[in-house]
Amino acid sequence: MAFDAIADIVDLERYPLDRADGPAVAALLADGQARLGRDALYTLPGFVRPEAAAWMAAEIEQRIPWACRLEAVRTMYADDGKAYPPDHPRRRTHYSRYYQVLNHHIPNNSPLRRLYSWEPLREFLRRLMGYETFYRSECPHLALTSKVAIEGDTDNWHFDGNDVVFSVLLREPEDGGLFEYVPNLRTDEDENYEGVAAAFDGRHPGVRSARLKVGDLNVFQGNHTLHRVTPVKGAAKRIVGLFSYDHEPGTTFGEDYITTLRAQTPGVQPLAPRAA
Ligand SMILES: O=C(O)CCC(=O)C(=O)O
Ligand SMILES: [Fe+2]
Repeated sequence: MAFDAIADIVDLERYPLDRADGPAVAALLADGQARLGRDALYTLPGFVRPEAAAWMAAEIEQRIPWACRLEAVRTMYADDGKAYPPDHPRRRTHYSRYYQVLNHHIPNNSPLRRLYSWEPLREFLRRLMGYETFYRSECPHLALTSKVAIEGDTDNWHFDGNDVVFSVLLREPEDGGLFEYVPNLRTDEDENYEGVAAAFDGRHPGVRSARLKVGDLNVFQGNHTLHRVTPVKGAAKRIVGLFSYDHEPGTTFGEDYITTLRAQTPGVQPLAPRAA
């Protein structure tokens, strides 16, 4: 199967997003909005058909030789935290390591890209989030990507810089690779460092653990919800597709971020600084 038709990729019987005015979509939107308000996470189980997810995972796996390899020990915040006391959560460092296959290494005819480019999905997500405008990113590096975790890899505790992340799990690990999160741990007004420290120490009572399943579409609001992917155990990789959107049309990610990614990519030389 070449997955030319969206019906080969998405379970349209269960999720008829192409019938935007139908009762099924209205029910999904209402359920999703209630769940996001409560949990910061909305999962559409079995959104992508298992055969399509397996195909997408295999395609991503072939691209690993070109992928970025992140191996970093860093604080969870943008700075190094040196301005804070030694035991402050802003100074706490965490180990993260995984591969990331970038947008330009995912073929144009990939079923994963066909899904990302499917207009009814973009429109459904726009309505779900209640946004006026919602565009696919046009970043050559980061519009559509996939994170791949091999044994021992982890995407450690962090808050996301953007409002919301959309992901599809393409392959499950044998063990580990759980999605752990603390809904709404911080607000715009309150960083809640006590709560952050408690989560880091494994003593926060509100930590939830989700075992995402192959084909699930996840909508996750991670800017206030602390989260991580626990270390993968066993030989099977954890592979997830990540879709990026923005309120503005034609967006790309910042040059600093791209320079960091390039530095992590095998065989890619860092860009020479631009002449002033
Ligand atoms: O791999 C996942 O399921 C989540 C990844 C994540 O948290 C992120 O990309 O910011
Ligand atoms: Fe995240």
